[in-house]
Amino acid sequence: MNRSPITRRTVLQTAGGFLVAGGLAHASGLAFQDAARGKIQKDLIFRTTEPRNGEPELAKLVKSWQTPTELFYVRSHAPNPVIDPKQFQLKVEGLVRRPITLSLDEIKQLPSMSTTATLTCAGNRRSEYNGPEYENVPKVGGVQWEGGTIGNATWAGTLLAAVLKQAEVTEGAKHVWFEGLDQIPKNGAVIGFGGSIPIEKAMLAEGPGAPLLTHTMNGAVLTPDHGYPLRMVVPGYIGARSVKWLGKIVVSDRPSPNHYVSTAYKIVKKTEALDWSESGPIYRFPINGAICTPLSNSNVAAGEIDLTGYALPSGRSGSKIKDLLISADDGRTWTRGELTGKNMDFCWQLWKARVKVNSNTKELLLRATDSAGDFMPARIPWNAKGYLRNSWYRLPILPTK
Ligand SMILES: Nc1nc2c(c(=O)[nH]1)N[C@H]1C(S)=C(S)[C@@H](COP(=O)(O)O)O[C@H]1N2
Ligand SMILES: [Mo]
Repeated sequence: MNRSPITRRTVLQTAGGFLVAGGLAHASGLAFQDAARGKIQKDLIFRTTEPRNGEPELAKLVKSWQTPTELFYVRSHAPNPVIDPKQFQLKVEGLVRRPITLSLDEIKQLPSMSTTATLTCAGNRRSEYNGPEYENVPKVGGVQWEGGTIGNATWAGTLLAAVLKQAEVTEGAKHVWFEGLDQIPKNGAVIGFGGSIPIEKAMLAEGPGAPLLTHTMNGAVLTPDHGYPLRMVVPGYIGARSVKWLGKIVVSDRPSPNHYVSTAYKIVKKTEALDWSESGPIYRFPINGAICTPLSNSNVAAGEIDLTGYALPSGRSGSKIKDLLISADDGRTWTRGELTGKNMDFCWQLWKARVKVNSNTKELLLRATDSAGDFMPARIPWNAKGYLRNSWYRLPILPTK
């Protein structure tokens, strides 16, 4: 390793550009930079490495109900910010009687909780929007995710409701904004990644749906890729609302004006002002599912074959997967799969199934229903940003005689 002294300027550039106040370290050495950046999760398939965007191979993903951190997808819009935990300060402001600034230790002393919840990116399965199904639509840009931007982890942290209680939310509060300490170049400016959730969700003080200021993932300190030292986890909502590297909370009468709430993460046909204004932010994730083994385009012997995968109930309290169905004849007949692993609120459900294929079978189909009355539809309309792909999962296979 090169241990020659480096200039302050070089250090700052390695970190991704700029320094801001409020907990970002005034970096002083390469080792510190490397630690903040964190080790790359070698078991992921990286769609981009600057910033890091990686998902696991599906067969690896469904080996366990609780996703090991090494196999947990990483979705970041900018390089990991360099945050010194000793200098770290969380600001809480807006429609509160007592604006507060909290250190990590102070946050950890507030009422806390541990919960297992599934996080999934709104862009999960995005690459399927560029399949042959749609005509006369532009290519959907963005990270070309397959079905691996989903993971089920155990999170421990402080209840958001406890922090809000300390700040004393005032009347008229309707939304809570989160701001990340990362620095994302956007339209000539540099912004932190922002999220926003309705006040009713923010105030949940118990149960598996309560949002957490999370410092621990699967029993270990958060890794830099997953938001060290502090991130939001909002069970039931798209991953984008679980802001990493949390630096500020604002209580407001409206959703956050941050780009990632006001403009991105909406279902639109065109990326134009009118379309953004006409469409609201996505909060809950919809029901979804995927066949994970065999992998797509695998050779399989004609006859009975075994399948495994995941299914995610819609992100409502109490919603559970009800039917898990597989078809080998393009939806004419369906075989019921068996739910395996644990069955918990706001968590995915693993499953296995055995179906008969013949030498002409080209595709296997998956659909699921949940106890809230939601189902994966046969087809869904195209949208310009490629979000919420949850139509029947189609797995191409290559049977041998
Ligand atoms: N500060 C910040 N928070 C963020 C993001 C980001 O780029 N910056 N990405 C969001 C998105 S789109 C998702 S899906 C989740 C991914 O969390 P993970 O990388 O821990 O899997 O983090 C969310 N929180
Ligand atoms: Mo995401």
